[in-house]
Amino acid sequence: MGILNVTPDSFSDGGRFTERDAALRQAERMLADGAAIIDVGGESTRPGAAPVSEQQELDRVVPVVEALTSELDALVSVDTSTAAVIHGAAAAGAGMINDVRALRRSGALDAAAASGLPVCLMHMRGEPGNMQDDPRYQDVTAEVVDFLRQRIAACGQVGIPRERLLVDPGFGFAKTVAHNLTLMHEMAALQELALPILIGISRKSLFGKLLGRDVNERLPASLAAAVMCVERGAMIVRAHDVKETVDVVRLAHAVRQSSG
Ligand code: 9MG
Repeated sequence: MGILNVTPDSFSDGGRFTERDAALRQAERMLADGAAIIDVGGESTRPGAAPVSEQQELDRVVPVVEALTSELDALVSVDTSTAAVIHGAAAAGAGMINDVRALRRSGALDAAAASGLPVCLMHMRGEPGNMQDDPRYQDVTAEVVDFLRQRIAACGQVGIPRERLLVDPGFGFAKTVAHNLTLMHEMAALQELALPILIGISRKSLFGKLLGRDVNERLPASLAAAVMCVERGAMIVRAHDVKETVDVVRLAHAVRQSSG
């Protein structure tokens, strides 16, 4: 899953792809590099990010989704928590919703149900603006699995079948470095939910804190983490550096599936 941020303040591409044509070119390059999905986001979810209005998000996301779905043969996912954006994205031809708030915003469950689209439910506590303010868990992995189980049940109650769901542990969202490492170590526990697992780890600040690497120096750690996650059951890896990530993910999948 290649990341296409259409925010002026996105943390690692500096908002370079806010223009429709630039977004198209970037998506084309990611598809050529092997991406199967393009994830379009109009709200920065990096730690401390300011919220955007519904209208701003619609204005950023919908024209880009329309352009990608009409001009490219691509599965377009939309990174949003907002009911109106879910409706707008579905009408514009999106093929999936990626929600870091796991459909907890007002109206999001019903919008996702009405869209008929697959949905990725991610674990997060609080909001991007405050999620890193002293997050605490007794048992981070068990609590993440329990949260996802509750969100799967909430989806079931509005008629979103399990077959349309994916789950994501939410690396970097309301988690310390130690929480992220434990969660990665124990990630196979998510397999008990029996749903496809998506992960995002690309260039995250965890690598800055652990290894002292600037955002542009985090590719080796991002690739190593992607491999560890695939070994523990991840099926989809959300990434900025598509070409390199596709290589390591394909290798890790091949090793996972090989036998004697
Ligand atoms: C939008 N976004 C940023 N980080 C993410 C992650 O780790 N997973 C998912 N599903 N979305 C993310």
